[in-house]
Amino acid sequence: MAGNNKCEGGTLLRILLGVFGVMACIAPCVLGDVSVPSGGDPCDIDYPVSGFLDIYGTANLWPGASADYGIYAWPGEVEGQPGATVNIYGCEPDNQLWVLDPTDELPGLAPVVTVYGPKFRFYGTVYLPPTDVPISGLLEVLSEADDVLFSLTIDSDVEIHLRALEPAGPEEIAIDIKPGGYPNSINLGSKGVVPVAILSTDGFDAEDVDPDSVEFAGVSPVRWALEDVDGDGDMDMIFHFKTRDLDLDENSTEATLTGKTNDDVQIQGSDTVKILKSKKEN
Ligand SMILES: [Ca+2]
Ligand SMILES: [Ca+2]
Repeated sequence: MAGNNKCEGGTLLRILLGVFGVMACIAPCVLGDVSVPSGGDPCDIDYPVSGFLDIYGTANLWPGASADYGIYAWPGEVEGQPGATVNIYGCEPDNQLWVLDPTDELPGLAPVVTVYGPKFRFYGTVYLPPTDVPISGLLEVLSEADDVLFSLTIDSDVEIHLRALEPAGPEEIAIDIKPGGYPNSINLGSKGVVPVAILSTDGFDAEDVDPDSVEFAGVSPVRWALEDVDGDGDMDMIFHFKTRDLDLDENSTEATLTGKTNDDVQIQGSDTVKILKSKKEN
């Protein structure tokens, strides 16, 4: 058991299979059982296991994960010891997940199982919000369009945590520092302002931006306006930022604008800058 931080059994076999490319299962595939020990690093599983998958420590399941004899999330082995932590981001269909309660023989803490997805459906009909529920039955994780992304038959008296996926990173938007000009020369000693435009594109409407959320190189704008900056017929948003406050230095080659839309979507865009050596500052 001594913490080797790996999925016991699994790793070696995976390597062997990778090396020899043997047996019926193509490439990564584990014959026999896999055990994720407690106390080790999190173990990522995105491959089929032909036996039992026993999880005592922390495991992340990804698309491709399956276990022919079932996935078992175990409680801690002694009093006070944490049980398994299982984060499920995907798996093959028709997996059976057993979440085991603490018992006299395994008196530690209960396993913590979290299923991530856009939407959840129970037994094919009941939609569940992101919540904490004991589940026994078929849980399906659905795309926003109700396509089944993956499904699990769960047997648990312990609460299962259903969580909305963390929002993806900020949406990339198009900005133009010093609209219409290039290179985007900035003299950091200047007492003026730098204009930066958020451009509307096919997939993005600059009018959706919450101007109060916008920062450029760490600075909030002194003013903003709607204007068709690039003359393509749609409204863009133009901001002005105090040059001296910008968090840039003479080595900067790029500057980034961040913010969010009125719908709370994070946005981010970058453009090149050319920093001019200030002549007689201070
Ligand atoms: Ca420019
Ligand atoms: Ca425009």
